Amino acid sequence: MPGNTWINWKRKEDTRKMCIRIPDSGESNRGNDKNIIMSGKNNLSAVERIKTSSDGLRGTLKESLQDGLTGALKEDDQSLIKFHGLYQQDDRDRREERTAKKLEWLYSYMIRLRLPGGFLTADQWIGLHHIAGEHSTGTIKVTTRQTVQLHGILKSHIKPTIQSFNTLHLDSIAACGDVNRNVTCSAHPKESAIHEQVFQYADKISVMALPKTRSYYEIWLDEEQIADKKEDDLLYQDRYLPRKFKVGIAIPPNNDVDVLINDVGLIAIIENNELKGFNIAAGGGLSSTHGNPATYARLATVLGFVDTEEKILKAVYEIMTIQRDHGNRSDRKLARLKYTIENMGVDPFKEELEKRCGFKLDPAKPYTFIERKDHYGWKQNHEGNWYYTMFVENGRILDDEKIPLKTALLEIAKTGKLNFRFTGNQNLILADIKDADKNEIDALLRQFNISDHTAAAGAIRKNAMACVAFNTCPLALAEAQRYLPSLIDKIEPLLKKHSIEEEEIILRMTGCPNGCGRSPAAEIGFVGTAYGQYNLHIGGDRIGERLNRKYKDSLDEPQILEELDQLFAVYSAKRNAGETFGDFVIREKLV
Ligand code: SRM
Ligand code: SF4
Repeated sequence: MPGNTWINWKRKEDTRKMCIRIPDSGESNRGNDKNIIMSGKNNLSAVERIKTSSDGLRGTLKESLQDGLTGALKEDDQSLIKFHGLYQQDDRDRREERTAKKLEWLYSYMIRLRLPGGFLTADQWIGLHHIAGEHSTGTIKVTTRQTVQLHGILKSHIKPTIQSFNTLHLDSIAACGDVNRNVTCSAHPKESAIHEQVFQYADKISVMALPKTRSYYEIWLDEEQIADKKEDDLLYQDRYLPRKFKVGIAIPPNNDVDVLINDVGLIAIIENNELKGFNIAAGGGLSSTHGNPATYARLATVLGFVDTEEKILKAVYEIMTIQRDHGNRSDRKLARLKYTIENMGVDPFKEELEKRCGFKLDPAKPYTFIERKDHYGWKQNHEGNWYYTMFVENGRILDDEKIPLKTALLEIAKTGKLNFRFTGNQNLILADIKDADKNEIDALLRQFNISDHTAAAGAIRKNAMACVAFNTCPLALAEAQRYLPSLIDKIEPLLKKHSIEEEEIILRMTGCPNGCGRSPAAEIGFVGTAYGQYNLHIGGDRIGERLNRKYKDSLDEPQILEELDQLFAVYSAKRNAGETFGDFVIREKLV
């Protein structure tokens, strides 16, 4: 990509050319190889041994933390710390320099909070702001699963960070690792009384699926270990799940959480303004591996409907036990529930679920998604309270040359007259603002230029997402959140040229095929293959019910812009009235 300073020629480690999978059609974009191996007891992956011999996720974390000679943890502890909500990382921008100086890589840690449904009080926000400043890079990252991450925490700062969060009644338990992760739920939970009711389920499921070990409290919060107390964990036992597990809850008609990409997706069924229960979908997941056709993205299959709270929780719980008992523990690339379901077959899976639950699922109830987006600006709810949804580009909260967002949010939080809610699209909602307080908050939004910034962002930018990628993600093959804004700067004139700049096309970018920014579920998806190169995927729908497919391999920036220019031209000329870009691509059989 000549002339682009964002390409760092030095990154030889990331310039590997990969071979690419070719997706087929349907609800998954899997390849043809369906020879998925079930877990073999004799062929367990290394992580399985680490889990079972970890003494309830304690491992040697305490010793690792005390070792001042290295910024890293012992190898096994690097896996275990994930279950406590942290990842060991290093600054990939500085690897070469450190290696040349014969120094250890610059290790630090990322912490991810457990925030079911993505909720913080104003006081918690103020605390988060200060913890970020004191212990991390300072940037608060809103994730695609409605929580926040802090990066760059040095080993000696992990414990103070967790202790500070604890004083705010916040934890990071099970935010990562082979357990149930942060449960997502449609944003604007107080839009109606039903939203509030549904939102409670995020918390209930999160609590139900917490590991029972007290190791988090012992290691980080100095709780005394009771030597002879056995921690029976009926759900996770000592082996936990074969892989990460995700639950999302959507309230139609908005699919803002991308419910079908989860291991378990609950779709709220509302009739006559009453919550009747949930359709349960299972087996979603977006990751694939370049060059491994046995891996693929898949949307969850709707299995049926359940009405009572007891049944809903039981069904989610038993889906987890099936995955625990039948998931692949040999090959972590094939260990997610989506492969377990494909391997068992949907009907046998459902039968097993009903057997374990002790009740049958009712036939799924009809529902309709019409959108998958955040509603920016001010909205009033049924109780008369106000909500302001602001655009946070790729979820990065910091003071930059465009806006002093972090400072602004601190000042807004200091009023104490609101709550904070994160959306599954990496944005932020200032929530629960009383009518009498709205003007005060609005004045702050104007003072710090937030309202103008949100209003001025174009349609494609507002609906875009990118994952973290460089410089902290160890798996990144290409840039994402640091690059996408400048790429959109160049895409916007193309949209304008073809008079489609008002189209709310969903465009997403990930630095590798793991799909953290949900690029396989976008109308236009970029998937990093090497530094400065992306596969271009097109044809996902706008509502999250159809995945995209690969259109072109490993494009650099000029090639991306050329391809999009041509696609936009034909879309602008030949689309039907109201037809979305993704639907047009499929109708015209462009992929
Ligand atoms: Fe993710 C791994 C960031 C949502 C699929 N993800 C990672 C790691 C932890 C890299 C690692 O394993 O060392 C990334 C840390 C980067 C960093 O420096 O912060 C990372 N994932 C993220 C976040 C922060 C992206 C973002 O910019 O918002 C999201 C945090 C969510 C959260 O709060 O819990 C994030 N990850 C997702 C999603 C989207 C979603 O769930 O809605 C997916 C695709 C859906 C799915 O799970 O299939 C996703 N992340 C993965 C995978 C592939 C899992 C698999 O099935 O193979 C990995 C790699 C792995 O687990 O081995 C991964
Ligand atoms: Fe890292 Fe890949 Fe996830 Fe992006 S999609 S955060 S590059 S693992």
